[in-house]
Amino acid sequence: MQRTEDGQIVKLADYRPTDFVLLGVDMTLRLFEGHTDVMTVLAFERREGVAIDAPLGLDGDGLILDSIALDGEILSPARYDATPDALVVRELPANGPFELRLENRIAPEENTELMGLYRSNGIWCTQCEAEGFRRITYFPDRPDVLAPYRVRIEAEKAVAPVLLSNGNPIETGELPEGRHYAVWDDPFKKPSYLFAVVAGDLDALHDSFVTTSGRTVALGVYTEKGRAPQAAYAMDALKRSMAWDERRFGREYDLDVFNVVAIADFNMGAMENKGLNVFNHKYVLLDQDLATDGDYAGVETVIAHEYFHNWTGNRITCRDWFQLCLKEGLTVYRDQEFSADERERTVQRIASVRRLKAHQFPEDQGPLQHPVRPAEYREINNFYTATVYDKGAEVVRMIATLLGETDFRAGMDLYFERHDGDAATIEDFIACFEEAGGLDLSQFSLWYAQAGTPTLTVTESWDPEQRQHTVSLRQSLARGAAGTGTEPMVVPVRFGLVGGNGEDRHAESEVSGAARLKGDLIVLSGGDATITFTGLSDRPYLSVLRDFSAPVMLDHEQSEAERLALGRLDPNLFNRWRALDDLIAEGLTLAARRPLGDGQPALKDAIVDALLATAGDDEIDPAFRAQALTLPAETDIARQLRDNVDPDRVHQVADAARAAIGTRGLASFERLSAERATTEPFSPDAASVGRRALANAALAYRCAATGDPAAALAQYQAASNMTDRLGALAILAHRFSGDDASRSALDDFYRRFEHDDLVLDKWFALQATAPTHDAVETVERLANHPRFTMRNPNRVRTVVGSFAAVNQVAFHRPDGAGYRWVADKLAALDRINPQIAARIATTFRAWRSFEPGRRAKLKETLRQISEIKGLSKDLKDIVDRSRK
Ligand code: 0A1
Ligand code: ZN
Repeated sequence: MQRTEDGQIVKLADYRPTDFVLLGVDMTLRLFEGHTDVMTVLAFERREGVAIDAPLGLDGDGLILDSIALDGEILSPARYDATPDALVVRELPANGPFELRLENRIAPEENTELMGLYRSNGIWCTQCEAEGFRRITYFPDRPDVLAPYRVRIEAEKAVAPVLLSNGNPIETGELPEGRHYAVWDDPFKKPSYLFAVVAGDLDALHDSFVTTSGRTVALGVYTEKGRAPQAAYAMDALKRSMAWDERRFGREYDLDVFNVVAIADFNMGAMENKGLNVFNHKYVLLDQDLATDGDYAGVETVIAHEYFHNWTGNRITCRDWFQLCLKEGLTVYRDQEFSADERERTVQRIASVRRLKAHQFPEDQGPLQHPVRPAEYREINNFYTATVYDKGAEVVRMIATLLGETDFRAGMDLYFERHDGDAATIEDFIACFEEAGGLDLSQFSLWYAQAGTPTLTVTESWDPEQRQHTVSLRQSLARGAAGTGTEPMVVPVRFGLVGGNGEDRHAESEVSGAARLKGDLIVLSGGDATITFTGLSDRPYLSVLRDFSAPVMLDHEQSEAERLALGRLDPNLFNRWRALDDLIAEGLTLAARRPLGDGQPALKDAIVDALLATAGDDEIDPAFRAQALTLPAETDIARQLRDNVDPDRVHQVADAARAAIGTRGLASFERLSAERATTEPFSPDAASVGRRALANAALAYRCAATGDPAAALAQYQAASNMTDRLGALAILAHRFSGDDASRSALDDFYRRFEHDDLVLDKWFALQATAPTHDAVETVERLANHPRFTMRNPNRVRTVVGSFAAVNQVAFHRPDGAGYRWVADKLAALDRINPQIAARIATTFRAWRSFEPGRRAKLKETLRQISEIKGLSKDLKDIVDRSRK
């Protein structure tokens, strides 16, 4: 079904509750080859005070109503209007409950959008967030309509021996003609977006978990035939998540069963349906020989995220879609804390901040900007963004920072206690922390309403006579595309005064202006403030915004020498990383502004030496050293350049820096890439992961220095795990793209792993992201490869998506061929899966920041996309907003 209408703007200010209260849902789905018959019985009651003649309006999306009955009587057509998008019923009982019985037929086999009920490799499955349920049945499809559900599924037993839905299984039985049925009962009231059904010939891994109060929960991870053993790590991660949520937040699981299903065709990462999480199989399946360390981390995080939604999202859900960050920001915060506790906190924080800067900052500084809680939308699917998720998590993190551990936990406890069973708002959430912490968070709440990344400017001055250090802070926020306010917000700035011995100094302090000091926290609440530290013996190094305590751009005038010192001494490890990372980012940004071939090195020797000292220091955690060696993303450099960006130039500069670092540290990189024990048995624990990350980073620098693929080829051939094999292959495919060594390794990889779609995705992705101009021809070839299909979102994302989002050199090829190719694919994809098309199209949003040639071509391509006949609402929304 293609929806071509422009769509209404939905506004937060227009929210009002429904006229009718839904009391219960009883559904039967009869699955057949080619069609599914849906029968839905809805019990309603008119809400108190609602006019007697108020009609009942239900949502639909592409539905055809077959029959409708009210309290057992077939309704006359005069009593209702049914269109594909809506069902309106009139003259309903004035008081007391009534029952509507609806029947319709749908075709999951033809559902290529993967919203509602669809089939993936023969398996029936559903995706209902945000508005997929209305593609299954007419329904008040909004998150503030909560009800208990009873679901009966019928199917041919040989085709679908497994029949799953939300809640607890209460009945199964045989039917004539080789069919059977199962009935599921979900006693917890839920909104329709958490509904799920799965049916098919699935294998499963079973286990159990005993909760703190001693209840045994049956756990199942369902996979396609033969792949259940690959779900072992997901099961382990699930049990660890369940235990962690009890320990850290006092949250116990509630139903008797918890099931996870791995599906090959899925629009997003996974979905938290009550008691029946449905996953993109990429985030469940791991074969020890076929998965990288990154794959393991991905499975762990997504399993945890979806499980944590059981309390933050399901038991307490969102009143409306404007409150999306209420569940997503909070749940990302929770999964980040889980990873920090399970792995290494600083390394996890670095990774989260890197992601925030790579995805959220550009979104917040471009035409698709929106506040963490948007005030309006045309297409809600386009608001599952880095801003809602990652900045949303940063806002929760700031609340935790402001309140401190004990009060934050008390606020969470209050939230769970007070709002269990509710469809809540951000105001409800905030009120709990105001009460628990005894503070007023009204100004803080501007973080939810004002879009854009604030700049925090820090200046310092040392007075040797008075032995005092003065620190001035100023915040500013520019008005961007969202047009929201620019008032000063509450910015928690964690800091330390570091002495030459690498210890934090204690000092007397005095605050003037809009800030207060609370331990190691400066809480800036107005435009500016000054803090004077007295009684210091000598000038300290100011370490500021420790752990990235607020999602701001830091403009801290600090000498190179001071930053190098902090890079060595700062007891806050996150800031030790950032001191160097900022120096490198600034060096690369400045170099990218200079004309090509000016003879100056991209990075000064002192900076390279500091990086090499960290990289070569065996006393430091290898994972941290690997993070230090990871240069800022080229897109991040481009964002910092702001305008007239030439992606070729940015790439040349980054590449020159890699070669310079590699050459200066060659001996060390040879040691680090060679000494790792390739013979040690594979283990996905954090320490082993760190060692592999460091060795692979070292190998990349080594090859950058020598220009010789031999070391990478040797590692590729000798690798005993996928992380090492893929690490080497990435170097061959990117640095030596087109060389014999690269070609033969890619061919070898294809032959070895073509049987596994998830590994094959890596083969596609590596080639699509090779930073050379001829990658445009490569992706054209890949899109014609027999294993390419527009029907599988993972495959599309690895070829078209990663080309457009990651391959800055080829996508932005000066002749515009990259833009044309992506636009072409989007036109075709939009007819199949508009949600994925819209997401990929966001890569055009930064058009204004490029040099005039590319800018004009990007602008023209956006115009061409906007003129595609029958453009979906999803894609049109992104294109229209990007062009503004
Ligand atoms: N709630 C899920 C993400 C999700 C959102 C939308 C979807 O379809 C449009 C699917 C999944 C999560 O946060 O994991
Ligand atoms: Zn989520």
